Amino acid sequence: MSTYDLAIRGGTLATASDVFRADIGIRDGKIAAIADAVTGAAEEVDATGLLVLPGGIDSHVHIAQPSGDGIVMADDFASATGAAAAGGNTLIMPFALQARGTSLRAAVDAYRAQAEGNCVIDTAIHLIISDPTPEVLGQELPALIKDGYTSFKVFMTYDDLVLSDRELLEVFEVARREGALVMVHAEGYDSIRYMTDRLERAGNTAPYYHAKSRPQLVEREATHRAISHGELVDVPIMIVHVSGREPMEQIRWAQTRGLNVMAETCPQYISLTEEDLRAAQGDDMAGAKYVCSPPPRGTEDHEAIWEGIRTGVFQTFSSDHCPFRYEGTDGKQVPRGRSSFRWVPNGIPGVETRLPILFSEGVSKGRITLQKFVELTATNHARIYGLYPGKGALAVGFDADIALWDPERRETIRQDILHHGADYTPWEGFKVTGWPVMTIARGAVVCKDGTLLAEPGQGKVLARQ
Ligand code: DUC
Ligand code: ZN
Ligand code: ZN
Repeated sequence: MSTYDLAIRGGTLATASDVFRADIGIRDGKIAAIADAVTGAAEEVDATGLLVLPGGIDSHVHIAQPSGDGIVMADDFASATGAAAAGGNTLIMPFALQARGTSLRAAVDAYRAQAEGNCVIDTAIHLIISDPTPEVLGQELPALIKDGYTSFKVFMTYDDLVLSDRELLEVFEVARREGALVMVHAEGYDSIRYMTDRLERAGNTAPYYHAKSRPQLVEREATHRAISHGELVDVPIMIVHVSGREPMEQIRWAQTRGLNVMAETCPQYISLTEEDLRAAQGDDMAGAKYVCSPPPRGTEDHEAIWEGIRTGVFQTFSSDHCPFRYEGTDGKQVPRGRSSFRWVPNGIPGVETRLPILFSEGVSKGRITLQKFVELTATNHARIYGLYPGKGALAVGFDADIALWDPERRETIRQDILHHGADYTPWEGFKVTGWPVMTIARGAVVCKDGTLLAEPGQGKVLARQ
């Protein structure tokens, strides 16, 4: 009988703190040895010339989420987890959404049932709270937190999701009492409504004006307000999808004052700009492919985000994957008949391209170290969201969730090499150096050279601490 089921030999390992040469021995889905030489395995992977990293954890993805008005998300659990695996990830964290007037518990149970048996890699579910009734705050939420749903997103905008300041404070209070983490979508509802109405009255209705309807100050104001609410209640918060200098500086200000404010940013805020929302030749709606919120900003904001990454303002780098199809009547182009950016579903697909974009723009271009890459894409997600130890690092006893990277490989991101359910990528033609060539989840090879090898059901739906 072999000592190990699988050995990864000859590679260079990277963790959030170190880069070193070692072999890995895997047994029963877990890392059983890290040593100069691991022998006696039933199977071996030759990782010579490759980097061996913890599998990516994407703690912010939207999949199979009800989107209203006949709009349908382009990914279900099978396709989203497959795309994630192809992009070097071994765990994703989507959201169970409570629709107004409905039970949070029922939403979670239904969402979990969709996930069970359909995932290629592990998932852990966050909540979205849109209706913090006394029943939700007093019973449902505390019980769900005890069951391992220990983080939830709240929105400061969107008609059907926005919470009032009082409601935000009440939700923060439950998080403090029960030891959960609140993720805040920080954009100011009334300012966006005002800007949207003003732009429409002036006839500025093309997708490009989506960016103009939610300028950075709208995000800055809401970020500051969320920080203040967190301080008032004395609870840690995570500001998600920070898009540029102004909100970044609010967070840095809070952190400098010793407040427990964490922050996340995403590929779109280091690589896309509001100019991408403009019409293409012959296609007035092309900008809809880039409509997400907050919107991409300018290149000077990319530099501000890098500054925040380098100086530790940001703890996590997630995709905010929120996939809609461009063609057809159920996604980005539904609004053709409705004639304003207001109706374009917000969100872009990115779960498969998050890691190559950060690797290439960050590590390959010398902006961040490999250790920082691991911290931002795996380790911190596990630590912050209650999955550590066990996930997010290369260590004996941890799940064998591993991605092998070819740091020299040059690729051009194109829709036809991706696995997601969307029919386009906002990064079509984007050139990267560094590519994930094999993904191993719980010791099983789930993707090799772009070919998915796992069966839906191999991934588990995890409860958290
Ligand atoms: N904005 C969100 O708030 N969620 C998903 C995607 C997006 O663009
Ligand atoms: Zn959001
Ligand atoms: Zn989101």
